[in-house]
Amino acid sequence: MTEILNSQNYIHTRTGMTVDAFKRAFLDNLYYVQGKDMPRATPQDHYLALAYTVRDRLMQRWLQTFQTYDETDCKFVYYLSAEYLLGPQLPSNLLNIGLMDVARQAMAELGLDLDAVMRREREPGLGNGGLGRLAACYLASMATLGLPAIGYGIRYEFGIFRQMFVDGWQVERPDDWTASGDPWSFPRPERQVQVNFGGHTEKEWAHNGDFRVRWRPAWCVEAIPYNLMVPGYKNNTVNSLRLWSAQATSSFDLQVFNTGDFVRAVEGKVHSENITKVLYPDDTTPQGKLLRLQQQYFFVAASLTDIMRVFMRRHGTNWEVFPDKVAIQLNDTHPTIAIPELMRLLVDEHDVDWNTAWDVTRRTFAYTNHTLLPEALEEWPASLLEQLLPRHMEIIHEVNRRFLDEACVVLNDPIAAARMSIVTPGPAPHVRMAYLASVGSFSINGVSELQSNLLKDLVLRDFSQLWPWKFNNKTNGIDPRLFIRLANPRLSALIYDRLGEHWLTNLDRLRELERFIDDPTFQAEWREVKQANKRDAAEKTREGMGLEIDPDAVFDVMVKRLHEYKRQLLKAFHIITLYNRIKANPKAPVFPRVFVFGAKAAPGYRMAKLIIKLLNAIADVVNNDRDVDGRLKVVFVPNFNVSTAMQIYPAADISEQISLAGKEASGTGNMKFALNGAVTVGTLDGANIEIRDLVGHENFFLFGLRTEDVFHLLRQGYRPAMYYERTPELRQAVDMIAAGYFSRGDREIFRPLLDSLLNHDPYFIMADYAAYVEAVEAATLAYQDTERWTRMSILNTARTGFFSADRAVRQYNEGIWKTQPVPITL
Ligand code: 26Q
Repeated sequence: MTEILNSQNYIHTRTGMTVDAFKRAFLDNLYYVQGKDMPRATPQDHYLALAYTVRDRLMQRWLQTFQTYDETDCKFVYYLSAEYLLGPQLPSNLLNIGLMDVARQAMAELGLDLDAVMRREREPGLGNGGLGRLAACYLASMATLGLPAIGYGIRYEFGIFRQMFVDGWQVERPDDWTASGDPWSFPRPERQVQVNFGGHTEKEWAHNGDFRVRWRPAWCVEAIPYNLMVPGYKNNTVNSLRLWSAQATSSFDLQVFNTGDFVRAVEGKVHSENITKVLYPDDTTPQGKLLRLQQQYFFVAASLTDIMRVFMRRHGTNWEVFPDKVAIQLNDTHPTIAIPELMRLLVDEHDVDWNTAWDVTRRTFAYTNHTLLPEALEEWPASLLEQLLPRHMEIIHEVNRRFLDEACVVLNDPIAAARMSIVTPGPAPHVRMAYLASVGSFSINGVSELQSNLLKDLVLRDFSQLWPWKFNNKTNGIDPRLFIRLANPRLSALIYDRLGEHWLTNLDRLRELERFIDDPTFQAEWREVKQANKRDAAEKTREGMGLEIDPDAVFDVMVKRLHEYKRQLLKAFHIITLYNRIKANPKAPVFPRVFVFGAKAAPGYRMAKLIIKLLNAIADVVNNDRDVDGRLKVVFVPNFNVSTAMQIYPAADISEQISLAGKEASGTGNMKFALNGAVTVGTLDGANIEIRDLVGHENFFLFGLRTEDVFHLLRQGYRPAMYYERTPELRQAVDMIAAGYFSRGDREIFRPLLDSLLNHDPYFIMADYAAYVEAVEAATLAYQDTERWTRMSILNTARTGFFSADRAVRQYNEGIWKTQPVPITL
């Protein structure tokens, strides 16, 4: 065996790191895995052969990582998230293992273009937006810091839908991301776990006279784990992301089979495999959908079984040390059913007494909250929970009863205690998952300074008075390897040239760029990087959309999910205003601008889809008006995802972060823009506040109501129509939409939008309009002062190293998880 392993060919084909070895390995994989030779290989074959070649080279590190963790008996972080918006695996894996140049050269020698091969990859879009992407960035940073960590989630067969526009309307297509193969997943059917549902509970007396509860489930599903590699950046660590896929068991319906109703039983099989079929594309108003709850319990139950199996291998049933070996981070409330599930496992299955089990549970879980929007806080009807998870509902009632007793005594305020009930009162009780998560965790964190404060003082105020020590902030961060090094190779090369090697894993070092701020050569190179990125983007826009855009125009970019609170509409009013100024005086000098949008709307969110239609309609009019003469261009990039994001951020001059103050928990796109040298036009919301403080107030275009202004306006009675009456340019824009100017005379289609705006305007677009127009105009004017703008751009990059996910993860570890890095040596 060792002879085979050591023989030249074997080692070279699976692990060799030279160009020759890599080439040979690629051809070998193409031939023996894909069953193709070069003349017959399709581009998809090239992609797969390259993927296999890269994963072969990660394998030894992956196995070594787990062996080392095993040997050191270290504490593990388990990150539980219903979403991972991974993005392309091939470029990240190539970069992290240090083979990017080798692969490029090897492909070139075989007559292939590495970038073209990489573009074949269908990214696993197993998330909606910020929260899912954050989970992916954090896994990457945990591996880079050498932390023993495992991500757990769901292997959706269909990820976030693919977006197309038909006549300007969003149309969704299924995202069949595994259709042409998934080379990055390692299914582990031998590690499958059974997950139970439904049925009822029974009380029984154990032999020793103890009373205990048994859950008699009605049906079950097998959870099959699929492991993905999560390499750290050039440090030999390769952690795992374990995604669960549902598979029907031969005996899934525990009752029907016994009654002999075979066909109905097979219907059940179809149903159980549906559990991981599709990602819910709604991140605004989570409806209490049964299937969504099934997804949540499915992945949580499977993950906890897995976690306990590993724990018991070493520590048996010594549960008191569980929290010393296990930290479980809940990515929002989506995995919160893990709290009653751990209680159930300990109390019902392992005979631990309630108080001990509760103490273990509370010392294990930590909860991250990602939203302040009341409509986005998860609540499940108790009736639904009772039906799907009867034992869990009993445990939740018991947790609640004991908690309310405690709160009543400690706070000495029965009214406050009643407000904190996990289960809402009334005829149709609901379970508030944020309350359950808060009661069952030792740490509760928000994702920006502002949101953490609002969480403490508003949303979870009673809880923060009871347990002030639980509350903390962990401002979000982003993976710099993905969003700087891979997305922006030109900028990275310039930074390497001036700073040397170490900035990418120590992003605060970007500060050293300030030393070159007055250097005209550096300034010119900095500008040229941005210009080249903009030329690339213009090229892509021509190829992809048939639209000509001017790389010398200012690129003013807003990319993020479509939500009313994010206020894409405000941007629309600004564009209409500029258009009207040109129409009023076509000869007046106007600096050329390109407005870039990218946004998916939840398929059932009618207002959001109407806003997409409006933006496309405005684009149609503006882009084709002779008076405008190309000076304004509106580009709505379809299907915004990680791959398109990586092309857009590096080409942006202006970053639009214009949510209503108090609504955006943090934002992470804002960080990606700033690090790529874009200057922000933004409100005092989420992490914008921290960006502004870091880059300097003079390098940030601030506008709009502050959180406290919003509260004030609400108290005194907000009248949006007043702004319409008093602001002529705003009135003109509204009237044009109403008159059908952008809809070929159709006065009906945008009516719901304008009605809402004039009568309610829940996101204060009318109130912020004038200040917003002024702010973007100031930014655009500043852009025309090349010298000034270059400085602002450099300072945005140089001063935002704080937003590295490495920093964020380090803070999670120091403040919450308290694990030790484990270096991996080969
Ligand atoms: C819940 C239940 C049922 C169906 C769907 C959901 C659901 C799914 C996704 C609810 C919310 C989400 C996603 C939320 C999200 O992306 N929040 C964003 O998180 C980012 C990372 O912290 C922040 O930067 C953003 O400000 C926040 O909006």
